[in-house]
Amino acid sequence: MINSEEFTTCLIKHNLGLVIEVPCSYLKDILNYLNQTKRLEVINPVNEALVMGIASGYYLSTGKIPIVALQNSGFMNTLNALTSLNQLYQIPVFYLITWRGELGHDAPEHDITGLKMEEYLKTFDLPYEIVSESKYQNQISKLADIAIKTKKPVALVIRKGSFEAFPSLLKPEENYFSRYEAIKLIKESSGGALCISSTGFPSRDSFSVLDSPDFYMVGSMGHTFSIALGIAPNTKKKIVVLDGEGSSLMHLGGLASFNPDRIKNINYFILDNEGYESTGGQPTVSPNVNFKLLAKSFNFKNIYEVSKEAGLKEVLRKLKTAKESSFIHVKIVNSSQKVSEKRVSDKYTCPQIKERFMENFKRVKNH
Ligand SMILES: Cc1ncc(C[n+]2csc(CCOP(=O)(O)OP(=O)(O)O)c2C)c(N)n1
Repeated sequence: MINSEEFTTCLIKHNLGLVIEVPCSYLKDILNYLNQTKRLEVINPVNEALVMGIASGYYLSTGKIPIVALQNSGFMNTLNALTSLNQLYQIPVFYLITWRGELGHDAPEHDITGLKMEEYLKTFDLPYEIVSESKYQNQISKLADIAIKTKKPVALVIRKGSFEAFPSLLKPEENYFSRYEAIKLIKESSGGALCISSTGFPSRDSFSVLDSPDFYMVGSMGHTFSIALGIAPNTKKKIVVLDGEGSSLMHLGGLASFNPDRIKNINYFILDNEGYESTGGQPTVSPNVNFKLLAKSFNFKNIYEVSKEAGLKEVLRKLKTAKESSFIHVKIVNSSQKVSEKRVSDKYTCPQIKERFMENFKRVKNH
């Protein structure tokens, strides 16, 4: 396994960095190392497309090649910028792309991208190396040379278990309650509602709390609310959306697309632990975001903020008679010890989740 300190030394030696990242669990240890030692500055924009914009601005103003660290799912979010910004203007970046779904042995959301990973890299004309413990220094050197000479993006592909463990110093805020407890209260109080939950632990916890015919959205991070926007006008039922704040911020434009005159039946819960807990608890930008003001500017009429069980119970009581869509910001603890072990994919394939959701929808949509 690769030692994060030596890996970082090699990046610095080739004059690479700022690191601009959206996390993946495969990057957990190197990100823990960088966040704690600060040998390279790390910034964390809310989605991977933005990463490319910031990386390009950094290059334009420093002439230095930035490191863009992300999951292969997130690489797919960069493709427009990659082709119509970086490759078009010849603005290099040094990608560290994780290979989730290598050989198809992973969570289902990584199957398609994982199997075609190398095909995609070739299609998008990216010189790449698949990281090797014994040769990574030469690989970094070779790719950095190509990026400097051609002024084009290059990629080092990171595999599962590439980095030695480097523990996080995360200290959970124990005053808040857990995602599991929050979801349990929400699902118990919303019996019969149609439920959509976001990528990672929110769907996992929701499934463990109660296996109802929900749209458990295991991939497509950031699209939870927009899916609800598509469903809501086609039913009188309440739509309960369980979103992580990392997921919510990733495609905030979904909330900006909310029209309160058209959509009156969404209860949107942001479960905010100020971190990407599913990938190791790396910080999100949530402490800098005023969700209450955001909800107001996106025209929600019912806006609530809660951080304790009693507060959530009180809000859930009010929601029973609400005639408009509601935005509920729930502060929860960032502590992965509390996540459920059960995964949706242990029981259902993604097409089965969809079929089950649609069958139930047909049955209940007019009640
Ligand atoms: C486009 C994309 N980028 C990154 C990931 C990796 N990823 C999976 S879950 C997750 C964290 C989700 O954070 P949040 O929504 O705050 O929920 P939490 O894990 O804290 O419950 C990330 C970054 C992904 N699945 N898709």
